[in-house]
Amino acid sequence: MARLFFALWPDEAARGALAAMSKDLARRCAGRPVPGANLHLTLAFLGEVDASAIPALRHAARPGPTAAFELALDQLGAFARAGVAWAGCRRPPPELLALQAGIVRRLREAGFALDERAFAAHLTLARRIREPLAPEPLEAVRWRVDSFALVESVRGEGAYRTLAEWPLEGGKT
Ligand code: 2AM
Repeated sequence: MARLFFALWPDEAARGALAAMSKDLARRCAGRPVPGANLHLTLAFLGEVDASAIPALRHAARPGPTAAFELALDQLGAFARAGVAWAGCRRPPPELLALQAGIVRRLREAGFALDERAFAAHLTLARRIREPLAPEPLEAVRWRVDSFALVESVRGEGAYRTLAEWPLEGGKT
């Protein structure tokens, strides 16, 4: 079994800015910063999937024509119950919502089970927070979303491994 999810990975510049923010926010909220290399925005969480299903998953995830777009994270917030503080979008761009909804639809059509909860676009910066954090505006951290990835969360290592990556049009070649 493999613990899998689809996600966006920030580019180097955004990652640097978010990593600095993560340390700051972890201090403010008495939590643990997410290491810079692990910072990502989850599009769809599959949980434990049998490794034999990965080829079908990769096949199902292939996007139709989808253009690259710019993402701006312009808000800080927290999910108290999950104990995470994050950077998110006050108004998620329609391209992000369309990309996410398309992945979820194709996976469901292929028979994969996914969370029924509505998508809440967020990039977790700190975990195990012990102090609350009310939503607050953030000077936007931007990057051009030119691909998305299927990622495995490697148990025990606190690390992620990219299994497949799909470019968006006008993005990576
Ligand atoms: P989080 O950052 O809000 O914790 C790998 O664990 C990724 O999948 C993380 O981004 C995590 O979101 C997300 N994730 C973990 N468990 C999840 C669940 N039950 N439902 C949705 N997303 C989940």
